[in-house]
Formats: sequence, C-alpha cells, structure tokens
Amino acid sequence: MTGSIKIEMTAEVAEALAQNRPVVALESTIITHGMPWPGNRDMALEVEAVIRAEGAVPATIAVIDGHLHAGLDEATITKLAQATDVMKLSRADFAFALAEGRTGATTVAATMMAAHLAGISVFATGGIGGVHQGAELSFDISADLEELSRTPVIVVSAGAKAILDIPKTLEALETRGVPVVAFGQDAMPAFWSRDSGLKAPLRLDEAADIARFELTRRALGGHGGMLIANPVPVEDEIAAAVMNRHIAAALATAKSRGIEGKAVTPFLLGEILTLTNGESLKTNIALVLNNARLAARIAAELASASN
Ligand code: PSU
Ligand code: MN
Repeated sequence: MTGSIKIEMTAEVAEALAQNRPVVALESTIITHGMPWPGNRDMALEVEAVIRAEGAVPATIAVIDGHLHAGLDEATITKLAQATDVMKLSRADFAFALAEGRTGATTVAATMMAAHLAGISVFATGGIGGVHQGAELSFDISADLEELSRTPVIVVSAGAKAILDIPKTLEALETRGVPVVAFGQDAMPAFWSRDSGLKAPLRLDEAADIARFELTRRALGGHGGMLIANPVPVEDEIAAAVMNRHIAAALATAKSRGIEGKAVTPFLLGEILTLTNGESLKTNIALVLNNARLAARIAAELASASN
C-alpha cells in the first residue's frame, strides 16, 4: 500500500491544482510552536492573504484528528493557533499522527512530504531547521536537511534560523546535494538579519530564474528540494550583532535548563522573543510574509512555464 493517503483539500486548492494554477504550501509548526497567540493566528491569516494578493492559492498543511489537510479554513487555523497539545511532526512521526488519529503541526520536513504528495512544488516558511550549535556533542541536526535532499519541493525561507550553526548547516546541505540560493544578494541571510557574514553558495535575482533552475534540475533527474534564502526586508531586520548577543543568552539558558530534542527550537524562539521585547516576533512575521510573496511569484513562473 503506497500513495493512498487521502488529502483533504479546500475547494480552492483542489481547483487550482487541477487547473495548474500557482499554489504555495505553508507549514503549521510555525503557528503552534514558533509564535505565541494571537500573533501566530494573525501571521497565518496574513500570509495567506499575501499569497492570494499575488494571484496564487495558499495551502496550509496540518494533520487534524488523523486527517491530512492541504488548505485550512479560518476557524481551523484559529483553533490550531490556540491549542497547546498539538504534536510537532517531522518525517519520523508524520505517519504516526495519521495512524493514531492525532492532531499535529507539520515542520518543514513533514510539510515538504505533504506538499509533494499533494502535487505542490513551492513552499514558504520562516527559517528551516539545521545543524544546532554544539551538534558535535548533542547530534541535534534537523530532519529538515534530509528532507531537502530527497523531496523535490522549493522551500522559500529567510535562511536557516540564526540560533543554528549556519556554517555547519551549509556544509550539511552541500553534502546532501541541496542547492542553497540567496535571493538578490551574495550573502547568506541569517533569519532576523540580512547578512550572516557568509557568502551563499548560489545567487539568483528573479523568480523566473529560480523557476528555470528548478525545471533544469527536473530535466537532469533525481533531484530533491532546493533552499531559497530570501533576506528579510531592510526596514524589518534586526542587526546580526544585536541578535548574536540574544542568541548566546538564549542558548546559555537552554543549556542550564537541560532543554533537549524537539523542545530546543521552540524554547530558543520563546527566549529570544522575551529578550528582544517582542521585536523578534515582528521581524519573524515580516520575513514570513516576504517569503510568501516570493514563493507565490516562483509558483506563478513554474505554472506559466508548464502551461
Ligand atoms: N521557522 C520559523 N519558526 C519555526 C520553524 C521554522 O520561523 O518555528 C519550525 C519549522 O517547522 C522547522 C522547525 O521545520 O522549526 C525545526 O525544528 P527542529 O529544529 O526541531 O527540527
Ligand atoms: Mn532537533
């Protein structure tokens, strides 16, 4: 039995896919584990509005009571944003939630799996998971990286979250054959900041160039995903020097409290929110909206190239 998971799609998602119109997948872990209520709900609804304004259709992915959804209505998004008992699903436990009738939010890894099953090839998020600082001892490397290597979905992000070890994350992506493309600049962005101090492996300046690269990868065959690293808009960024102090403090607190595993990323994001007096959340929302806009444009270019 393969490929027989039923996907509950909203009518707009089903119609857009049937007519080869642009669709952008969105994850739900960012709603349940990445931001506090009610900013998380506002972000989830705004990001959908941005995608619609670009002429594409948003498909927020989640598992609700064991059913896989592509496209959620406002009531479901609101419920998810307020819930506190939602699983954080990656490749390892995605099927578990489906089999056990559970409710789970999809991370980048599980959202890529769902998007690919649904026939959606572009996905917008904030930042991917990656190699954590201290991974040489903790072995904490996000399953997002493995998923990027195997599943052919374009992930539009603001880079890897700056709480991670960005040089090691780039090395791990290169090993796995994942193209990392900075959008419109040479530098690899660092989530809340535009410049990580590292050069990105590749650079493209237009959505159409990204679509052409993707189609070429498909033609070459055997490709997985690619990571687009889209810098946060200048007016919304927090300088890397400022963020690095907060990140160091948050990492020290996580260590002293023995935070481990799936709890690490949500804990650090929460600490940083407090340390920046909420500024990190504003920047996080701004960068997600910016990524959604670019993702919609890439999806539109891909749709017009194959029509
Ligand atoms: N981007 C954000 N906020 C988040 C995440 C990404 O702006 O909360 C989530 C994504 O779902 C990503 C996950 O896949 O964090 C990574 O978690 P981990 O490091 O435990 O693999
Ligand atoms: Mn982890």
